[in-house]
Amino acid sequence: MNNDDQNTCRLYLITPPRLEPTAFSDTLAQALDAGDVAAVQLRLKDVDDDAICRAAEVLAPIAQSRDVAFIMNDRPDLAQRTGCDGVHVGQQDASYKDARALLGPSAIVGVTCHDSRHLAMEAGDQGADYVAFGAFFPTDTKETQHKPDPEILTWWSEATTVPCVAIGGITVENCPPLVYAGADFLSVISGVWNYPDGPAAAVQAFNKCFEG
Ligand code: 3NM
Repeated sequence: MNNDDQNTCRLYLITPPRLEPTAFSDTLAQALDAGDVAAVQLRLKDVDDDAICRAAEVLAPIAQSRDVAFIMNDRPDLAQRTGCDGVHVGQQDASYKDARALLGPSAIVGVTCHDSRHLAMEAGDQGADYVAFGAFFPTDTKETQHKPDPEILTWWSEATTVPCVAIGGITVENCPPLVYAGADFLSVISGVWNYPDGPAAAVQAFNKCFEG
């Protein structure tokens, strides 16, 4: 998961909250084939570890065979067990240090930082591969109390070379201010999977926004 061209924003998809892995495989493949996507995060809530691992085993090859990083949400142990490229940890989940210790130096470890410059500096100093700020817009997908201003993306981009991810209620329509503010990646759930013309069209439309 890289963003060598610091001026270009890239998509970081997160899976829908509920999915049946085999049925979702085709949807994911079509979305990834529609345009540039840097990463896919598997984020399943309220299901057991076996279901998460089964989903990872089905979906990771679809991403990895297209050179798209496959990231596990919250669980470094399951990331390791299923051969993910990395893990995304929140502030309540496994710590950055534990995730890094388990997964090693070449894994991607990203950290949720809400609207906090302090948490982002801390994560960046520790070695996080990216920091995530959100929720920038209202979202029905996750309960969140934080609402950063897009300016935090500009501040972060000027202060450090660690990539920043913007998340929360992002759509094709509302994304331009985040792109202009300096987001390296836009992390999206509903804005892609519920896009009226379908996920593949959403991936195309987001990439068009990134071209400027
Ligand atoms: N994390 P949608 S907001 C998973 O603010 C997640 O850290 C957030 O889903 C944060 O694109 C969020 O459908 C939900 O709004 C993102």
